[in-house]
Amino acid sequence: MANRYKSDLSWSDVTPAEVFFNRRKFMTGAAALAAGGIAGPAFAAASKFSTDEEPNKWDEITNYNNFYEFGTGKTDPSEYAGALTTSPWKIEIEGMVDKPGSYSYEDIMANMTVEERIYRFRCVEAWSMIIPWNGFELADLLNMVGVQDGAKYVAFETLVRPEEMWGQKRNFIPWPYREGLRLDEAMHPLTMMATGIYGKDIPNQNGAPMRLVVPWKYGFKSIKSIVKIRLTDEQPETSWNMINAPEYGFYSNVNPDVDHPRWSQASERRVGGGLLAKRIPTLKFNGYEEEVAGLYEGMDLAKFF
Ligand SMILES: Nc1nc2c(c(=O)[nH]1)N[C@H]1C(S)=C(S)[C@@H](COP(=O)(O)O)O[C@H]1N2
Ligand SMILES: [Mo]
Repeated sequence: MANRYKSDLSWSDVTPAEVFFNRRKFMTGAAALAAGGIAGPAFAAASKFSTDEEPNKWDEITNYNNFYEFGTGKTDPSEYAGALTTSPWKIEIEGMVDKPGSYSYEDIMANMTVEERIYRFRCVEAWSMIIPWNGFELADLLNMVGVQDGAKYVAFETLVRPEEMWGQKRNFIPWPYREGLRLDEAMHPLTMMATGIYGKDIPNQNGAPMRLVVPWKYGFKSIKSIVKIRLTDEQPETSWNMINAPEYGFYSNVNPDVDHPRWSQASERRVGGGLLAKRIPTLKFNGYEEEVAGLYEGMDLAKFF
């Protein structure tokens, strides 16, 4: 499957998979210097924000999903999301912006720079993966439409199309799936809109054609298949918070010190390690503390969970 919008930064065009997977060893080894000429473009593409942990396999990333529009089982999205029509695709951008309107996927991509970001991804259910996303910084899209003074939050919505998303025939979530960020969180360089994984178009089950990725927050903040973005001065309603506010806060920053009311958040299970693999400690802000702690200075993280 070809990338719809090829980036000159995509590793897959220039780097054999073995080099990609062994990058850390490769770079620290003596061979790194000698082979640097060959692998140079991929190294240049490696974002300073990328982790050097080994990414999960494509099959793990695309067959163990949460996308309740297609059912609540982990393999439901890979089984049923093929029914979703993702082209043509439009995103309504509205509210406190200079250039509100209905933007097609193509309108947006023509103005964005796609790069690769290898991020940790931590679900509130305490499983995690390492995912090599392709996408652009959300800030670039917000700057494209011009955020007006006074805007404080960004609200997002997934599409409603029960004909194609059978899970929407049940109302345990008040559709559309909704999420939101504070404007400074949305503008943070770590926050991205993902359009690919491993250099391929993002599969439907992972949120095609465009989904949010906020790597220091629990996975449910990373809303999939977005059709609406609204700039507002009021904290928007978010789906999991609407369903169960005591368990799912608006912030939902990954925090090993603040347990979910029904389970510990101190550790996590890395998908692909096997069910008997040792759990690994969960990192504050999912390991992005240095980059994002400043956003929450002076805030009580147990209160604003
Ligand atoms: N529209 C929508 N977005 C969603 C969800 C969902 O059910 N619907 N699930 C969330 C949850 S709980 C997680 S953990 C991640 C999972 O992303 P992945 O399947 O790409 O790993 O998507 C998030 N985004
Ligand atoms: Mo999740």
